[in-house]
Amino acid sequence: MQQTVEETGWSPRMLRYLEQANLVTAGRSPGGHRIYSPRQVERLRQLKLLLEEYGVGITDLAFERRMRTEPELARRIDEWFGAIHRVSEPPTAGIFRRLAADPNDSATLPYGTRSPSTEVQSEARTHACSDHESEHQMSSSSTGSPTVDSAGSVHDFKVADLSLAAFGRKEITLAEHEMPGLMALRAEYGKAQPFKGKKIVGSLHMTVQTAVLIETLTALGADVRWVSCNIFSTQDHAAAAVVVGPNGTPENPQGVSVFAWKGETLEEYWWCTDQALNWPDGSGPDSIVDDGGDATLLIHMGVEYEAAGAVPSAGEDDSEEYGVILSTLRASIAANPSRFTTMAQSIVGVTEETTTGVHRLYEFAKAGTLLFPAINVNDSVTKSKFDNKYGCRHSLIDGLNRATDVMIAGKVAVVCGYGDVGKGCVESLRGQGARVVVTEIDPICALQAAMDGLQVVTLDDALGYGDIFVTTTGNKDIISAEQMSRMKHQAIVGNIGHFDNEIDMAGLARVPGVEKVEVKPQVHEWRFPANAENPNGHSIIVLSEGRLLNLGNATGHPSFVMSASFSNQTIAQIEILTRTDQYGNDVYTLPKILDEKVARLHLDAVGAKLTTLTKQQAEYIGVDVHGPYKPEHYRY
Ligand code: NAD
Ligand code: RBV
Repeated sequence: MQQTVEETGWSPRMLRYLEQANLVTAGRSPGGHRIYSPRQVERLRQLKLLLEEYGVGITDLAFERRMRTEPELARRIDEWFGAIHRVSEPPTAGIFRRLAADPNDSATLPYGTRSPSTEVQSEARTHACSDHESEHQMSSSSTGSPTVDSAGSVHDFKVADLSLAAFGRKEITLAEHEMPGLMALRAEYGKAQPFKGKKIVGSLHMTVQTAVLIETLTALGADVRWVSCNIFSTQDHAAAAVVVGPNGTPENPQGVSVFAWKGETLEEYWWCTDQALNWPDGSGPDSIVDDGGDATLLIHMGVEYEAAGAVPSAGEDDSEEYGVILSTLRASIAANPSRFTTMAQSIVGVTEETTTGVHRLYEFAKAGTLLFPAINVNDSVTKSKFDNKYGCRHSLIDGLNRATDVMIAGKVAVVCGYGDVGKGCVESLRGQGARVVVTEIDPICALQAAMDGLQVVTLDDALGYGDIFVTTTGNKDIISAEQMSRMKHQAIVGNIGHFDNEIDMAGLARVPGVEKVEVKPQVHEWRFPANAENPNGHSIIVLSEGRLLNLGNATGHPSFVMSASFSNQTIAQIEILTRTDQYGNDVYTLPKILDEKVARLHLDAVGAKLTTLTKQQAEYIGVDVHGPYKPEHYRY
């Protein structure tokens, strides 16, 4: 593999992508490593040179358009494909489905001209051919084109496999029972239809819980489009069920346009985000449900570069992902130079799910560049003090167990950050009998940790004895490659913070002689070369390639806690969509009385009986009998 990387100039990630798209076929060594024949290596080199000659990346959104408008490029690419592919099934992944198939096949026609039933049939065929899990995830993607025909049908989506819909629907039905807040909101607002005629785009993990949120938004009248906010977090059966909808079938999907599958590349991820923002009539959303702020970011950057008239090139120090965002915007601006400016003008607001996304919003507001009102859902007490803490308490060990099944009891776990998520993670690990130490930069949180009976250490102190390392900071550069090289043999390293910049994965890949071995998708052993201390070499195990492991290796938080988070989301959407004139371009939190309402909606389910204040008691402590029961500054 390393030799192929050097000889062809393709990165390991792109090689994997090309392989998943059926553009090259690597053999496998007995140990499971990819092996490329000299002919494949030559082919890969030729493709690289060809693309460089035309200045286009194979995953650029512009590539597909240029294939239709530049006959010489199309002819030469076709020649290349022909040499390899004419004998086999047409590749169906990502943008390649239209490039490589027979030009007379309707599959090669531009978007909006294919019949959805052809799509479904061809998906079923590829599904049956596939035997490797991640390849299956890519190659069996179901795509519908943005066409509108029979009322109620949805053809504008891209998910892994619509035949998973029945399984997804079963889990959604079970989840509804565990999400009393959302179901109560459906009962309360279903008749009034507060979202009637409103278009809501969501960029939030496409899970079973999110499916119940999406169907709550549609039950309240919204026209919804959805994309996941992470390349690994989609539950393919949930995505399929949402597209099919409660009343549709895989042959006639009648649900919501979803663009998400587990194991997207970065290019596919941003393509999906771009698609979700595009309604079939060319318009954009009225409001956004965001998690981490990627949809909001794309619109803000789009507006900025449309005003500038050009998109800059990524700098040498910029991340790979930043380059992909810029390419996405470049293609959008080339097709329509005022798309994001027009879109932003009709957006009445965004409701943001997580700490990191909220942080971005406050930065925009501070700089005076926030383009529309924002509601900070994360800092509702019934979100951050529940989801971030109790949610992670549940889903951290779920991710660790599904990924490695290593016994946690007796191990030393190092948790970086003792905020809301860190506190949940510590409890999760302690519950299993791990000996937990934490790192912190904030003296208050460090003191809290100490008072909770935890040793507060620096990461360097713990490198030599830690067995499990979990980053929870929402900050960057928490674990360096050099620090990973000093960890114990088979130490497990994972992140549960929103973005993948806590663990230096790019630096790890650059360590001389390091080898990455896939144990299974989202679990990798990184083998360091032998040195004086480790004459036989040693390795660490990295989960979800440094992305949030509870959603990459497991299924995220359970329904009950997400019911509270998503009740806040629904209430926040009602606020911005129905009381639009109450909000300026700033960041707001929901009033405490609504926070208390969300909590109240969940009490029956846990058998909690509230004590009612007497009028005299209420007066004595200075509150209303009906709440809110605490002043704004109370911290819980
Ligand atoms: P928080 O601000 O409450 O906690 C982060 C803590 O990290 C703080 O106490 C901070 O002092 C500490 N910290 C910052 N830099 C540090 C460093 N260099 N070393 C050690 N500690 C450091 O935030 P939170 O609500 O706990 O969220 C943390 C992250 O998790 C965010 O990215 C958030 O979006 C994400 N999140 C993920 C999930 C999930 O399901 N995976 C759930 C909720 C939140
Ligand atoms: N999160 N969603 C799930 N099961 O759908 N699990 C966790 C789920 C959210 C959580 O609210 C957190 O703030 C966010 O993921 C981080 O991206």
